[in-house]
Amino acid sequence: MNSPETLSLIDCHPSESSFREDVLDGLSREQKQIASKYLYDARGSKLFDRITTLEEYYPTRTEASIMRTEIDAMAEAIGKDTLLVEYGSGSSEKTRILLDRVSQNLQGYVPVDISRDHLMDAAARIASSYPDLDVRPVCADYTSSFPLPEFVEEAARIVVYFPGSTIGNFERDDAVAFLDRIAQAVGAGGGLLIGVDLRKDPDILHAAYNDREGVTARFNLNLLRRINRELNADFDLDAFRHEAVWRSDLGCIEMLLVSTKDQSVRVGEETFSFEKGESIHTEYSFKFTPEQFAEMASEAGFRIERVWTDDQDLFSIQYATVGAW
Ligand code: AVI
Repeated sequence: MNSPETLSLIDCHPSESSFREDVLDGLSREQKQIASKYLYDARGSKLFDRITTLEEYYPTRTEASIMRTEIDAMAEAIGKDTLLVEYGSGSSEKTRILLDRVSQNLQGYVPVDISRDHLMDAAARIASSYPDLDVRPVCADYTSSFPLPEFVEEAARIVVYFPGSTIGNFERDDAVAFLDRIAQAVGAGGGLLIGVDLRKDPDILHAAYNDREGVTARFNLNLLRRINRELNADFDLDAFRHEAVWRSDLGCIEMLLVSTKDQSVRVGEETFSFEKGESIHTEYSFKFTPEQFAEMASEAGFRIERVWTDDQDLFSIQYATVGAW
């Protein structure tokens, strides 16, 4: 059995101080905001895992079913002797659908995640399940640049796997810049296998982000709990409520934490005041038409080669490649 200790790790974990700086900066803005990547501390990641199993939250199961149905075509697109790099690998559980089919053909598998313990445990489990697969975890914030393991040179090509439609959590310019960094990382001949959530009836979206059990509300409010714990703050979690609304003007779900009264909150040495009804923006979740995504990808240097969807066109998995520069 592989253990986390037997795997070599490239460790580029960001400093703790960036969370403090980002929160203080975000709460000082006219529209208060905190980046959605901070939703994922240990408790937030567990709550997100629960969201993915909720009846109303269609993306995860729809993506998994597209994977199962189209796995042969995806394996063909990925090709042989490929280095597969997964951004935001988390527990790597969903990746097994892909690895079950392609692990024998891969040069290696590089899971990239910001949560070091989670990453190492998951990488050890993957290495045990696929003993012939070279697994090289990288602990990094994948939204910034990070190095790939050196054995990348022996691979026929690099393919980044980015499931879950996390691309929808970036604003458009940031999404293009991020795709551009992926294009640079995989280079000419490289590929991107990406989950992309599609435009649909706003009622379906509203239900997915306002589930009956209130798991998404707890996931959102957990951000304040995290700030209290890590940044010595005194947010009253009962004085904020979760809100998720479809923004037809932007083409996204916007997630907010809304103050239910006039109040002031201390974060370390600083104090921030909130009026009743004032909100902290915590996440965008953009939904795309195939044309919109193709346009963004092309601005970043990718050409869409294949688009696989479910029979209700709820979700898509797309394969894009980088041509010669
Ligand atoms: C991770 N990301 C794609 C999720 C989404 O649907 O935008 C995060 C999420 N937020 C609320 N529910 C799920």
